[in-house]
Amino acid sequence: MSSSESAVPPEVGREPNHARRFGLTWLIASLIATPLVILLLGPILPPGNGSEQASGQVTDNTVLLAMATPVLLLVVIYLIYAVIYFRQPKGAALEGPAVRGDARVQTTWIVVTSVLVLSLAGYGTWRLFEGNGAGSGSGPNPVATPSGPKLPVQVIAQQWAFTYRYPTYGGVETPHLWLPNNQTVELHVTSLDVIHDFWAIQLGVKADANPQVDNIAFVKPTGVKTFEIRCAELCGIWHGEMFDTGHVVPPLVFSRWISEQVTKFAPATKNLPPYSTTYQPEPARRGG
Ligand SMILES: [Cu+2]
Repeated sequence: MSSSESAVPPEVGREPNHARRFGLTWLIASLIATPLVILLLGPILPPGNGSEQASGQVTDNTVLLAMATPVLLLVVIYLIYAVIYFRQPKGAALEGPAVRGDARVQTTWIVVTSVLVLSLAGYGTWRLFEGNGAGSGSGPNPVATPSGPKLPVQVIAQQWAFTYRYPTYGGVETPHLWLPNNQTVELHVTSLDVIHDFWAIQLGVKADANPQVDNIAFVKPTGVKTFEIRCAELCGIWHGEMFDTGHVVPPLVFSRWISEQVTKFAPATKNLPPYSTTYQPEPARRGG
């Protein structure tokens, strides 16, 4: 049996100032990593710059990531620091005194987390009312709407395809989505059967398609391009087949295309129910 002093680790009594050392490490890491994240990751964040709304989402994602970076570093660096410096010394059976609470740490924790969360809530609210409207589904009465003229386009989800009605063009219903570039579009998303979700990925648009609900989302495409459309809500056996390619085209091309659709689908348009923001589900139409 060894003598009693062997139970006392030699380090006791000359502990470094852990708070200062850890705090400095975290501060330097944050000052280096945060600008790198903004400059290197920001530009490649989804959903890209396909529309004003998509670009806005990239900006917001960058802000979130920049604010999350110091928080992530705090957790990771503390974990590593603790593993290195707060290990039980070899051969020692002693632990430090139990920590019951620390008013300074607790107050800092509550204040910092509250400031982070509340400032992000404020930022989100300010961004929502900045004037572009949201690319996400905002229900039948969105609190924030873009000013100026808007082209209404209805997105009708059904097992297992999206169709599109253009109420300002005689209510014609088309199997594909074409949009004019640089024009604000008011999407009215609804469903004829089960719950779907309209996701126009590169345009930053995602809106639930619920039967009997007129879910409005806004998009102003910025650039001629094609974009992916997917259903983002498991909606039955052929859910995975529910995708298409959409087109953003110059306004003149759009005018020509929509005139062609009006002519081509005139016989079908005659038999459609009148344009409405929602439709009665008709399960019998598709055999259940
Ligand atoms: Cu679906």
